[in-house]
Amino acid sequence: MAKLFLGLDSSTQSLSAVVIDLDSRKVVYEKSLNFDAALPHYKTHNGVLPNRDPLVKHSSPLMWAEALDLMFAAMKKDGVALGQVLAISGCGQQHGSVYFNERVEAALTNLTPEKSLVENLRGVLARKTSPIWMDSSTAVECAEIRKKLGGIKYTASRTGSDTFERFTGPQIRKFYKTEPDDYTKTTSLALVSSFMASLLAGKIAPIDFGDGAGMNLMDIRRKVWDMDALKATAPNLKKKLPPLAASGRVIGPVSAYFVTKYGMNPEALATVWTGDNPASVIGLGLIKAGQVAISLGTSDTFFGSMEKCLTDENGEGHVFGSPTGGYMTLICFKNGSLAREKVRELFGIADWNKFGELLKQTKPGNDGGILVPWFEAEIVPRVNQPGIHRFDLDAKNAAANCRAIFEAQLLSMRLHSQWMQVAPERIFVTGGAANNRALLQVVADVMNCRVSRIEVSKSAALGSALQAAHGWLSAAGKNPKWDKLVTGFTDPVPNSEIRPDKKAAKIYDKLLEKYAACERDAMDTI
Ligand code: XUL
Repeated sequence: MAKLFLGLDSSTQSLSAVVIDLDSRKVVYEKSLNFDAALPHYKTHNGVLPNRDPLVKHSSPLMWAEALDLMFAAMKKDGVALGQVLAISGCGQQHGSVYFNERVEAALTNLTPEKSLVENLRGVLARKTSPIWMDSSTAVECAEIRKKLGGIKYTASRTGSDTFERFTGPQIRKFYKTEPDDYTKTTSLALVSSFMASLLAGKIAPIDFGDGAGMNLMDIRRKVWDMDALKATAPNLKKKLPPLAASGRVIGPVSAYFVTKYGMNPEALATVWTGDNPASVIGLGLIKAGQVAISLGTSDTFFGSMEKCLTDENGEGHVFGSPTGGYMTLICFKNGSLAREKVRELFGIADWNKFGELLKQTKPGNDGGILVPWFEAEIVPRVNQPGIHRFDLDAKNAAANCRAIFEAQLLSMRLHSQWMQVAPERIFVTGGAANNRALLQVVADVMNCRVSRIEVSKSAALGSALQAAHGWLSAAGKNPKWDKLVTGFTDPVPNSEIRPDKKAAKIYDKLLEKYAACERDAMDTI
């Protein structure tokens, strides 16, 4: 019998599934269900409910539950051997929260297969909608909690991050202030991850140390609820929160609902879920401290494993628990490919290949020309207003501007990740622009580190499937090793490794100081 493991990813726009066969080290099934298309009656746009206030971004927990039914029905129809799945794990978009009343426990224990999950959940929500990570309506609550906890540095060192609008604690505080009666009626609170795990386990699931760190409520070092943070957020909060646990830990057998209805293996284990970013750390194979990934997406993210728990005293980066047991960091730069595309548009550059060719016409370091490219307000460093700032750079020179934007983005990553005290030993680059060797060479040179391209489709769902395997093997007393477990699933693209050019790397070591000064200058002008 094949050893199959199921990983699910309940993200902003879709629910994805990946099934792996551990013995043959193959992904045997992949599927995504787009919420807008598959469940149009919720009327979401890109997974978000319409709202008159542009700062408010909510979604529907019932939609996520209905998607789970749809996914199991699709897997059954597609002939996935659900009877051979040994364990399930998953991950969710981070920070989003679900609010239950006192009826939830009975509903979860008695999930009736004759009804849908949505029907089973009728009457258990104390709040109809769930604020998600895109919500930025809690600036006041962030300031209130930060102040009570003693400022940015202390909040970050205590909870892993400064208070952020999307983080769950500030969201809970806003709910308590604006809808106090419904807050009182809330007997139990879940994250997207623990909500979905609760459905699968048929009981309230723990929140894991990865997703729990995205709440501003967990003591990041001791991995327990932080009583001061809880008090600063809302009254009687401890009673409403589930326990914290390591992701992948077994909660119990999967609910009979999935066995009767979809033919799931009755002995399959339901395990603790995590956030999508911690799951991607596994899905991209970033197992050892010092392994870092850069995702060149709409926003650029820099994330990787850390051995020690160090926090960013400027409050720009986040520290989460890693599914591997240590810590991970996530730093999000808003002006990612959006900004690169703006430069392409500005100079009428057709595609990334042309962009790469222009890069090659210029020298590393760009003769000191620097562009600080905040086409949009930036998260790191915190800049509230857009602004394009050029230093010793000819605004009309297309090639110099192509080099300048990419160098600036990487110098900024290098500068703003110094607090991690991790000298990356290898960087994996993923996302659209990673396909281009000229761009990857700049990454290797600025970071002075070997760089490889990695293209894992559905890295968060794959990480979750691997987490399910890890949880199952651990429960069987097998003491699995993460590096062995991911082998064959998370290998970089063959022959994509690029080594830094020693001379260029020296130039960037010096240029970093100039870039930092330019960034400070640019901030002063705002
Ligand atoms: C991380 C964050 C996003 C969501 C996306 O802090 O807000 O990456 O997890 O799903």
